[in-house]
Amino acid sequence: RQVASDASFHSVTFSESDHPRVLITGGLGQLGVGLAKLLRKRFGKNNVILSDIRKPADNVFYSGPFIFADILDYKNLREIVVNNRITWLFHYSALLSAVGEANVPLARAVNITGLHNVLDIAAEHNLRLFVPSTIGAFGPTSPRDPTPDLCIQRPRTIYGVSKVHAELMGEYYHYRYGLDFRCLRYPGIISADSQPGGGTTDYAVQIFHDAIKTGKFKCYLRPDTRLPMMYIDDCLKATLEVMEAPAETLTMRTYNISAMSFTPEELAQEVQKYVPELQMTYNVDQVRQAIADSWPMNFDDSNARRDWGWKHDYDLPELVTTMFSYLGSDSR
Ligand code: AKB
Repeated sequence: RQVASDASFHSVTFSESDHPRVLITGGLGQLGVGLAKLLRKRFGKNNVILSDIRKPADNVFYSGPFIFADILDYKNLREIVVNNRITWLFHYSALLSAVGEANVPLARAVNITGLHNVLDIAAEHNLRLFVPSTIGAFGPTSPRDPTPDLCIQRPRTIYGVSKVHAELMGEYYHYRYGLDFRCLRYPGIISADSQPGGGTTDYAVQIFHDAIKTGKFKCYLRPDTRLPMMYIDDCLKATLEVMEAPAETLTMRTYNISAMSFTPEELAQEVQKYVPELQMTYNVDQVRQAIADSWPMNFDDSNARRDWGWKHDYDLPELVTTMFSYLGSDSR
């Protein structure tokens, strides 16, 4: 540890070793690279290891430590945690809602068996563990407008079932073994420089790319399908905040977080402020529509706001402005 020598600054500087040593699984999905960037700024580049079973793009590989980690391989994961003295684990490996329905055995293996490996390793090595959950952890018998933290959860997708399982197992390990488990239920996440893969809310990312490229967008959900959504920076901010929150402020271990809710029609109107000629058409995909119809329309996140001061920065107009400033509406 280095202590600042000039006492007049009244500050203590810490070496990288005072920070958590972080592992992110499933790091090449929509959120991992952005999370690694945020955490590296805070904890130091070498304290944050991104991992996946795929080969990273060059810019990802050279921006900080990257390793192969297969969450289905218990020994491989355990070795990584031990060899790198990991103290915090962000578990992002998962198959999302639509792709999960297309391959239930794989979704069950990755989302449930993989989670069991992560939980056991986290408990054994005293890690602080973050597992994302989702609006998809609710179902048709849940109150949908708004959906509180504690209510009926009977999802009808393997994704939702696996996420309810993750919430319950994490909380069980917390109360039974003292595991420092923390979990947020994410809305649909919208990002400019990374793509979601196989979700039901993906249309809200694709519309920006198609509007810019072709001026046309074919939406697979009905125009009036209302779902909770969030800009990626808010999602990553919430994730870091809940991980840094003092344990005594957390009255729960699984929180809803919310920022905005909109329909495809409302999003299209906002996008048309930047691409007035956008032609929106609808070709409803019954599988994804049925999933969306069973999910919350509005998310009640009052517990997160009360307990650890959650506050979103982006609502719909800011989200759309930010997406176009990243993607550039003149790049057609
Ligand atoms: C999905 O659509 O499956 C995900 C989610 C809301 O969890 N984006």
